Amino acid sequence: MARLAKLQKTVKDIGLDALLITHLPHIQYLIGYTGSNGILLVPSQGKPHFFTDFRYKSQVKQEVVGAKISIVDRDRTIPDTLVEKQLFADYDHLGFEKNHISYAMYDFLRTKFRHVKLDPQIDVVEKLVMIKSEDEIGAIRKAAEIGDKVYEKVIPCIKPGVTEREISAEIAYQTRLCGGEKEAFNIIVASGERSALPHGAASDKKIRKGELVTLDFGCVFKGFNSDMTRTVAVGKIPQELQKIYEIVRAAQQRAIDKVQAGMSARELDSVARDYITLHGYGSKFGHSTGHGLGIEVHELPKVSQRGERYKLEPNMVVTIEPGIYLDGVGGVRIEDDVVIRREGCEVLTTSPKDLRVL
Ligand SMILES: [Mn+2]
Repeated sequence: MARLAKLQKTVKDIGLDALLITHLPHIQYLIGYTGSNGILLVPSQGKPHFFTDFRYKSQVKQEVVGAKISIVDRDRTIPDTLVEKQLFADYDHLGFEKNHISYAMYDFLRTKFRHVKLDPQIDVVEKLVMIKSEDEIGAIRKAAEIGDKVYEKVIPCIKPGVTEREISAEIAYQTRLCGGEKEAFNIIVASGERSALPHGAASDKKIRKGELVTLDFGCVFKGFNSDMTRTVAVGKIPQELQKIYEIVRAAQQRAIDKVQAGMSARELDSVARDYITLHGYGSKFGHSTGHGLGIEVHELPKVSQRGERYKLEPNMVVTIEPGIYLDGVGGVRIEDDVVIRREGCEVLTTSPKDLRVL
């Protein structure tokens, strides 16, 4: 209830009669629903109202807490039901999640509820989920532990002749065996030249001697995600790759050593970025240093040069993942998940980071 109560207070503070939640991860966070269809109407006061279809009729009874439930008829859509129930009859001012609504749904609201002022909202629930409770951190800690276990199990499979896809299959298999509910996202296994692709989804390419292999994966535990990256060497690698490995390793460690509450997300990005730039590879680090992590893999705050408006606060969980990518040659990224604490941070992912030569 605490989550819903906080949101209702915010809805009231903004001056809305209600906020329509259309983003499923937010619905799960607020009332526990894990299905694939539904919307949640959260009034500034009174009981929230959740709508879904017949497929989830039994499931909602087990999952949903804190909301009234309506199952729409087989021949009706959720929007039809909103009209029939005249749900917005008393509302003047309805907020909706601007970044998470289909045009069709928006158009429907606009034409069917002409008397209601529709007010696009950005980052309302996002700001709520950004600060984690110790229970929520516990779930991410466990997801990170599973990731560490999976990594150790997968290491023996990384050898010449094995394909990236085979390694990603092993990661997925071990994730489930080690207690993960599912993979957090499409697993990245990028070897050789492909390791210069920051988001190189596993392909049919075979691992060869002398290559770097970047593994970026995570799992879900109790609805919370982990996200880690390690880069390993298969046999002896060229000197420049060794060099960029050590630079990324040091940049990542510096960011972990310096991070603490009160610093801005932008300052944290600068710690890693300035170090890489100082060593001549600033232009080869083309993504942000990290991102918030929780019910979604990418949450607020963005740890980037555009992240200046976010101050790091205690109980935020962010990733720290600098990288260097040399087109046609190879790349390195190292990523940990950390909890921001009043002083310093707690590192949740504990797999070793010194260059591992397989
Ligand atoms: Mn990440």
